[in-house]
Amino acid sequence: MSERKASDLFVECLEAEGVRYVFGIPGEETLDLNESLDRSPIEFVPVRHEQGGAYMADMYGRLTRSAGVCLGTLGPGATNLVTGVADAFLDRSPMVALTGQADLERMHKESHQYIDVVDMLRPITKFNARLNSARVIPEVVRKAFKVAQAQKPGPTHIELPEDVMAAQVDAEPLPVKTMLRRPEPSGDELAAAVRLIRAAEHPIVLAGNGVARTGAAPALREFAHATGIGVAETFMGKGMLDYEDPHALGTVGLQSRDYALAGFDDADVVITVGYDLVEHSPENWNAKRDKRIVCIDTVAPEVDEHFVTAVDLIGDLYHILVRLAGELRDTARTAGHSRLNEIVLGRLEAARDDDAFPMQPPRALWEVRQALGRRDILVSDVGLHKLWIARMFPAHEPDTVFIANGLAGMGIALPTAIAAKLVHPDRNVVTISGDGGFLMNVQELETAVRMRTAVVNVIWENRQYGSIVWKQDKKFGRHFGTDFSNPDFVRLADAFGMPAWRCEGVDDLGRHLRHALSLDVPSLIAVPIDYSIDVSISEELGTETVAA
Ligand SMILES: Cc1ncc(C[n+]2csc(CCOP(=O)(O)OP(=O)(O)O)c2C)c(N)n1
Repeated sequence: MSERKASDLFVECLEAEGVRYVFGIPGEETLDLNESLDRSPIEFVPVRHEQGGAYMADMYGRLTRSAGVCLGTLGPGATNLVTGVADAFLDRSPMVALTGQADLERMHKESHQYIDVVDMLRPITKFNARLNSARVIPEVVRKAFKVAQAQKPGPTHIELPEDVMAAQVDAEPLPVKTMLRRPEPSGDELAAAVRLIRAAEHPIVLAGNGVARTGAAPALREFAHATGIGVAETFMGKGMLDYEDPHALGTVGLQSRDYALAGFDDADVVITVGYDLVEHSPENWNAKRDKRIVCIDTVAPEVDEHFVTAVDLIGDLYHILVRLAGELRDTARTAGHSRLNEIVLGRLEAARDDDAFPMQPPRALWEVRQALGRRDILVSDVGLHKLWIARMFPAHEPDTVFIANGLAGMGIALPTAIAAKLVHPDRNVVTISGDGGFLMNVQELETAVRMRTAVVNVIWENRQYGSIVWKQDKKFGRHFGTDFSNPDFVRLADAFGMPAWRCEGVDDLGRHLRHALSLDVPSLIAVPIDYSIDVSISEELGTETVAA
């Protein structure tokens, strides 16, 4: 034990938590913290907007399951963090957000850049504290990480007043226990679920984000194979089953007809696994409230009149699924319908010969799928392209297709892809963004170039906020307030010092992609896109949409 600066102790606590990166922008009120970070093995990654830093921490946490850390200064630094923190909140990503703050002694009065950041972040954090005294640093840091990482994971926030961080303190980090004990369902609950599923005529599984974030995909695969029960996936549950698996029923959620085509209309028992209501309302598949629901999740389910569950199995998803697979092995059956998958994948396959230019989304997705390996990563931004990716891009493995479907904020793709590449330097990482969302965090191209995170950024260019155009056209028969012009993306990328190409013909995308993926620097490909074919593929799949 020795007296040292509080910011040194704070950084020691971060080190004890296994933190490798802090993504952010320093400020005058974080000088001591940044100086302590500079002397630590933790890498401080300067970003170009705090939102970018928060998104990087979000993806880092999602992939490593250890909280990602971001930093903003007081006032504007903190307000810029908000969107990324909110994403971690609704998309369930472990994150610890740090913000600088004025001295304790100037917080009670009007004061330069002072706003109450703790109050501001309250509704979007699981734990949120102002560090009132240096002595409590070990407890506060331990709690922030523990709460962020506990199911369901999410963001926590620590506010760091300047004078507290500059104080002298004599304390040590608390020991970090990373093995979280998860409760297990009782024998009675398991037996009740087994009885219900065994007696079901048409059971079906709906798998969501929770399977991905707990690493339970192998157990879900075993469950599907042992029981023969088909699995439909939400956008955030993509890849939990290999799309080629005969038990894979496809990605549901664009419209209510998706659920019908996957077999939900006929299902008497729906087994939800890590299904998060924040993605799509259960009303879309249980409008009549006649399904019997077995809910397998890490925490007790949300209350919703369309999600009144018959049995809850709460605990470790992996463990629960393996136990259920063992109990239900003798009751093998087939369930669900392959119709949704057949139509969607049939369209994708047919698109290989589509030589329309500007490109239509299926051909553009077909090219990306060809260029990427099974474990490579595709990160979607938010817009009409996201709906195409969710529905049509086939995933082989978990954690390979990232679709933000809780907060669903435009501009997420580039910064989160940078973090994905930091975590998985051995894998190819590609983003697909609209020309609207891409410009929302375009400044992080500089971060990518500086960090040499070789992310390939594909921009689907149509000079419109496409998904809003789609919705307005459907509702009003016209669109408005949705058109814009773009910079020359190739010259823009060039100004950031990175290679870039514009597709001039339908075969260019595949060619540029393969070349870009062979480089070890970030790059950009602009592809003119034609959204005139409807993402709902309406004549076959129905038109009534539920999500944008
Ligand atoms: C930060 C943010 N602002 C607004 C929205 C609402 N919104 C959803 S999609 C969309 C348009 C996206 O346009 P673009 O990025 O060009 O992609 P496209 O739809 O053309 O594929 C908008 C405005 C949002 N989700 N996030």
